[in-house]
This record gives sequence, C-alpha cells and structure tokens, in this order.
Amino acid sequence: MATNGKKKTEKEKFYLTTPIYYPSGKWHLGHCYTTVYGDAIARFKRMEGYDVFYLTGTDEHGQKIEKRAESAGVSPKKFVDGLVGEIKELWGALNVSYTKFIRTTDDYHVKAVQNIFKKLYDKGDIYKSKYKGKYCTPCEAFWTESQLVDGKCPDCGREVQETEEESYFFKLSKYAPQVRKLLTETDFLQPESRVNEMVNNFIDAGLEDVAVSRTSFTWGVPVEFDKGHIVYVWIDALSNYITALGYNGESESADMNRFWPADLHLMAKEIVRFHSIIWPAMLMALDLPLPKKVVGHGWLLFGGDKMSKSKGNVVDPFILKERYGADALRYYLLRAMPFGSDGAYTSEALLTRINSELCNDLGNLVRRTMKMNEQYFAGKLSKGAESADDAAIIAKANALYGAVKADMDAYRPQQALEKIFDLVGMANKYIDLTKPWALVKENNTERLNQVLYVLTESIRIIGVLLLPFVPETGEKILASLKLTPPKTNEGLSYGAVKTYNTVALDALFPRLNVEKELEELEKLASGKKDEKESVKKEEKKEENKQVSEQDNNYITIDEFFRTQLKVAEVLACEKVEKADKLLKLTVKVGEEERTVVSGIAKYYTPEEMVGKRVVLVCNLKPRNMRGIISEGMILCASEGDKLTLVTPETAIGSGAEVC
Ligand code: ME8
Repeated sequence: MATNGKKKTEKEKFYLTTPIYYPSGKWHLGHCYTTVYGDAIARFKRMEGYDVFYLTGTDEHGQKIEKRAESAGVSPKKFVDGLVGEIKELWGALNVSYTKFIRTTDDYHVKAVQNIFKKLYDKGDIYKSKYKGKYCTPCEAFWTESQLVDGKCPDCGREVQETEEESYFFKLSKYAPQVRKLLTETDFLQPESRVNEMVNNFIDAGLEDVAVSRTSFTWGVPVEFDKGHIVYVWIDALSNYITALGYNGESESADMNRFWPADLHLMAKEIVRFHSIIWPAMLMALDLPLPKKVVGHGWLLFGGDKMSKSKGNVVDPFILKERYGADALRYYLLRAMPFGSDGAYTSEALLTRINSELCNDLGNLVRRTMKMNEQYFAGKLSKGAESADDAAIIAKANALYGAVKADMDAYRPQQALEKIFDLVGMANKYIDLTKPWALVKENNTERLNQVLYVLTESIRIIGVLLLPFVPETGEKILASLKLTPPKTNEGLSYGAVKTYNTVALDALFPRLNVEKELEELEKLASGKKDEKESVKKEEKKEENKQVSEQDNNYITIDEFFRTQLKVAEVLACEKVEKADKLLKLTVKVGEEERTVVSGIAKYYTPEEMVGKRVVLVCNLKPRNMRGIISEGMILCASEGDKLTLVTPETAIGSGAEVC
C-alpha cells in the first residue's frame, strides 16, 4: 500500500457512499456530480491498492412517490421499478464503477429497517407520542416553527403542511451533547463551514426529538409491531448504508465486519443535516461505530439557482454524454466545482473547457508527441542522458503522484486535476523550450530521443493519474504507449519505464465549434430537435449497423455484463387470457418476487413450468404485455419450431448470477 510503503498481506478496505437518489425520472447533471466525484475517489483508492466498496442506489419510499404513482395510475412499486433502470443506465453511461446498487424496496433492506426500528424502540430510544408541526412533503422533512423561513420550508422555500398525527419519536435530544462533540472536536464533517451551520442552526438552536413514523400514507416500511405506522423515510434511507453491507440487527455479516464504519459519506450540502446529526445519533443508539467522514459538497447551479427537477432548470446528462462523451462530462464536473463551494453550469464553460483543456492542452500534447515518436524513431525510444532543460519537468513529473494523492486523500478532485494539468502545461512548454524540430535539423538524434522520452514518460504519468477521473482517456493514452492500466500505484516516477514502442493515435477529443454547439444545445433543450440531427443519427445508425455486421456483431465484455442474468424459480404460472402464446409466471429471484410474461405457451403448460429454475434477464425495462407488466425475460433456445428453456445444469439457488 502506498501509504507507508510497507507490504501488507491483506488489503485495507475503503467504504464510500453517495446518497441514494429519489427516483424522480429526470436525472440531471447535479446528481451526476456526486456520483462521478465518488467514482473518481473509488477508482483512485483502488489504484492505491484498497479493497473499495462503493455504494449507491435509490430511495424509493415516501409520500412524494406515493402521490406521483397515484397520478400515474400505477402502484408505487411499479412506478419506481420503471425509473430505477434509467439511473443505472446513467451510471453505466458515465462509467461509474459502483460495487453495489441498493433499492430501499429490496426485501432485505425492508426487514433490516424494521429490526433497526424495533431495536431502538426496545432500547427506549424510540417512543410513541403525538406530532404536531410542519411537514414539507417534497423534502420529506419535519420543521419546527422557528426553523421555517417566512413560514416556508427552509430547504426548498415551498409551502409546508400543518401536520398532526400519532407518531413514534427518536430521542435525538439525548444524543445532542455527543453529536455536538463529534462535530466540534473532530474533523468528522467537512468542509469546516458546514460544521458552524449545523452547530449554530440546529444543535445550539435546541435539538428536539424527531418524529420517525407516519400514519397519513402507506408507501413505506411498516412498523412491524404497530401496523398503522410506517417508518419515516429518512430513517429508512439512512439505514441503507449499513443494510447494504448485510446489517440486520440480528446476525453477523461479513461485509459489515469488513467495511463498516464507512470511510466517506459524500453528498451535497442540503442533506448534511441528516447525515451529520440524525445519522450519527442513530448509530450511537445502535451501538455501532461512526463513519469516519461526511463531506457536503456544493451545488451545481444553473442560472444562479440549484439545478433541480422541480425548478425545471435541469441539463440532461444523456444528451451531453451522447454529444461529447463520458469523459468530457466527468472532466467538467470534477474540474469546475471547487471543494465545498457551489459551481455554476453553463454550456459555454463546458464547451470551452473541452476545447481548451482537453482538446488543445492534453490532446495536442499527446498527439504531437506520439506523431514525433513515430516520425523520427518509428515509435522506439529509450532513456538517455538528462540535460539541464529536463530538470524542472522531471521534478514535476516525480512530484505529481504525491501531490495528487494529497488532494485525493482530502477528497479534492478539482485540485488534483489542476495539478495534473499543470504538468500537461509544462510538457507543452517543454516542447517549445527544447524545439524538437530544430534538433531534427541539427541531426542531434541523441538529444531528440531524450526530449521525446521525457515527454513520453510525462505523458505516461499523466495518463495513469488521469484514469480515476477520465478513465477512457487515460486508457487511450496508455494504449498509445502500448501499456495497460496498472493495477497499483507503482511506477509513477520518471524513468520507471526505460524503453518505449509507441503508436500514433487519433485526436483524444475532437475540436468543437462552440457557437454551433451552443445553438444545437439550445434547440435540444427547447425540445426542437433539429431534423438534421435525426438524419445524421439515422446515417450513424446505418454506419454502425454496417460496422457491426462487419464486426460479426461483436459486443464488448462491458456491454455484455450490463445484462443482468439470474436464476429464477417459477412459483406460479397461468395462461394469459385471449393470448395463445403467452404464459404469466410468478418467479422468485433471490428474495424478490416478479411477474414475467413469456411467449412459451405453445411449448410448455403452466403445470410443467411450476418449480422449474430458469434464466431471467433481470434488468430489462418493464413492459406492458396484454395489460400485465412483465418484469424480465426468460431465456430459451430455439431451432426451427423447436424451443427449450435454458436452465442451470445442476441445482442452484434462485437469485444466483448467470455469468
Ligand atoms: O436527497 N448539485 O435524494 P435526491 C449538486 N434520497 N448535487 C446535487 C444537485 C445539484 N444541483 N442536485 C442533486 C435525496 N444533487 C435522498 C438522499 S441518502 C440516505 C438519501 C445530489 O435524489 C447531491 O448529492 O434529492 C444531493 O445531496 C443528492 O443529489 C440528493 O438527491
């Protein structure tokens, strides 16, 4: 491990979480910020040799969802099922390397939350009383009169509802002194400014017990011992950080033993209150160790306002990713937001950064160097004698890993990226200083080799250190050096690779016509899709089709693994009325039950199907088939008019991964 140079037999763990998002269905660049930020840290820690557990997911209960599902005319579960696939798609598009995706509707989570609630009740830290006060439905937050701003929710500025209902309360007040100590005497919460906010506005203003159950709606985790109550959505949501590791309040869990306490909870500032006050108090009450760090970053602003769905100022990350690629977006998000502060999104700033930093500074450096390597040495270079002109860049290249590590240990990716780009800038200046073209004229082959070697070594170190931030670009750079991404942080100093055989590469980032792009984005934002765009898309599709036909329909391993295949056990089966070909099956996948409609009625009777173990495509978008929502697809093999189910060869539990 890099931390102290000592060899460790067992890897150190690093447990990192981002918030579990409300399945709003309109994912915006603000959401992407936290998850990409988390991903950069997760990837960096992996590179440092840590055993990383990176958790994300969806927060699916609450009155807000219940109301939206009601207006959509579907059950809340069906409503959220459709939306969860989209957010997973978004994380896939942005190359987010999470370890686990938790849904608060997962059975194991629901059960664990019930146990947690009971445990706190048995301990006397949850008691029954009556709640009378203000409730903000969009924020799912209770407020006291004194916390309201002009009578409205202090978080979102919307109207609050007078609420009076019987409720269970968590004894937050009991833990106020301990929580205060945690915030003021340790560096648990970062940045520092958030500590003052929490202490002044909440703790010192008087921390009251918090209502932790609701009776006025039903979409939530039922309190097992008092069925009219459901668990307050924040108790349900915060618990995800331990239930995802298998904590259930009853039995031991290997992941909990290994990964808890969390090393980092990452989120934006508006939910720091829940994570730095309620969550530690809950953990204290459960006698569990506290997370090591909570970081509350700033907001991505749009026209001076927080980017949010309810304000309608969202920027669609799918559109931006499609046009500019995942790395351009990742780079922009990570580079544009200073630690802890808000950052304003403008399309112009995004496009300008792509052109000047990614295309010009980085892209040109790599392309020019590889071109010269090829032109003058057929790509073959070796370490030569250093001259005075090399000293500064070598020193900077040697110091880069340490500097990036220091920033990443302080969870400051923006500063880390700045340092990497300082070396990019210096390498470009080094070309001007050493003038390789003059060395060619002078026939000074030895010096030319050394100059290109110094540049190539710098590019290698840049390429490796860029991997956590812009993984595709880092890999492309290393590929041009015929290197694969290293699995460790070793070799991040000048001279670690002594000889090279490099290859030229295409532009890392195409140069954009900013004015034209701004126009296009404007059109897309106002929903007026340019006809040309769709024609171009059709052409591209045709082109892709031809390429893929030539490629014999190859897919990459990553593409393949986006399909979640699991063993499912058929619990019940019946014919679908007025549909000769269709069977409706109830299947069990692990702890979960699903309904699946399958076109196999000609080949199997319902009776034959019950008890069979089949292979189910689990992450297929739910489809409405003859009025039934089908949640997956059963795999079969077919030949002519023969068809047979694909089944596991030997007995294996339902929920087993097919891989
Ligand atoms: O609060 N700028 O979910 P949520 C930066 N379910 N980050 C932003 C952002 C913006 N404009 N908008 C959203 C919830 N985010 C709860 C969390 S956790 C136990 C439960 C990010 O869908 C940011 O991380 O409203 C913020 O904290 C989170 O999305 C809130 O997402």
